[in-house]
Amino acid sequence: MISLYKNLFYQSLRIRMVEEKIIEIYPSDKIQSPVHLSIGQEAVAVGICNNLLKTDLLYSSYRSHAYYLAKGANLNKMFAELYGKVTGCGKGKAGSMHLAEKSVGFMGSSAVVASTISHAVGSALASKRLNKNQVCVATFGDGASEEGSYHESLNFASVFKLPVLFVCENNGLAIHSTIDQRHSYKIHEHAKSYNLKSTYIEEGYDFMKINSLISETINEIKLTGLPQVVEIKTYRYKEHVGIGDDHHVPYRSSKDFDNWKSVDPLIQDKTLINEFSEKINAEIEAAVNFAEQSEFPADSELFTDIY
Ligand SMILES: Cc1ncc(C[n+]2csc(CCOP(=O)(O)OP(=O)(O)O)c2C)c(N)n1
Ligand SMILES: [Mg+2]
Repeated sequence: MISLYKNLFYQSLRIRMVEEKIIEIYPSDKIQSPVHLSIGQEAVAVGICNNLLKTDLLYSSYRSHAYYLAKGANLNKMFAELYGKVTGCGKGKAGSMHLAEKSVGFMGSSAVVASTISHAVGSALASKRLNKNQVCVATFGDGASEEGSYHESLNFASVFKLPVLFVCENNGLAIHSTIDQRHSYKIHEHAKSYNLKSTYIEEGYDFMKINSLISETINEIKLTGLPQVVEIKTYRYKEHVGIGDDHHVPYRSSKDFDNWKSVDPLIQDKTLINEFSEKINAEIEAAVNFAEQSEFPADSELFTDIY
């Protein structure tokens, strides 16, 4: 049987290689959507989703590829969606920032910062009333913790005792502004003022550590029905949106980048990279092919699926 480390490594590497493929294709303009890449942050999505059942519901931000894949949604349908094709998970109308796949409990992603956090809370309220024993997960960035709806969501979930896991992926940046320029609190400590249990992980590259903490947290939430917050420090390798590197821009330093790379298993564990790359590459090539061969939506689709 494949070890847990290898399993999580494989999933993380698959996400990284998918996004590296996006970088390769992007200059061709075949991808009809802005892309917010998770390269550097994959371990968080994998460590969370490894502990969720399909029936546990997850809501993410626009930086959504990693969650879509880690939650078990289909890669062909993801590339088709990025290409704007009718075979995409949103019939080519959603794009990278609005991926969703209800069949695996990936309920949605949104371009509006913090907007899906309250959706997870609403889901959890329904789940509690219907006795479904689900955990509903909201994942979001450090910048989202500055939005009013984040605070309203934590407060509501606490007061109504809802089974929500709030996970902040703290990459220390909201576009180009660093966290110290923007707020004075520690996210996991501040969450305690809503009477929530909250935990912090510094090593956001360590999928084993994240997996183990999230496993404990999910078990506790299922047992107690009470919400919790987990903050995970991580590092965004690429620019905020798009495929470029931006370490030459003075808002951040390439020294931090070098430090993260030196502990990143997806760079350091060359043995497993060699073992898995060929298989992952073949899957990615097939998915890109699927997207290329698929049709654009017909004109008659223009006004379907809208309110
Ligand atoms: C309500 C809202 N305000 C502002 C923006 C513009 N905006 C897009 S991404 C972003 C930064 C968000 O940072 P963070 O939550 O830390 O997520 P990250 O991009 O780092 O993953 C901002 C301000 C927006 N999309 N929605
Ligand atoms: Mg951020």
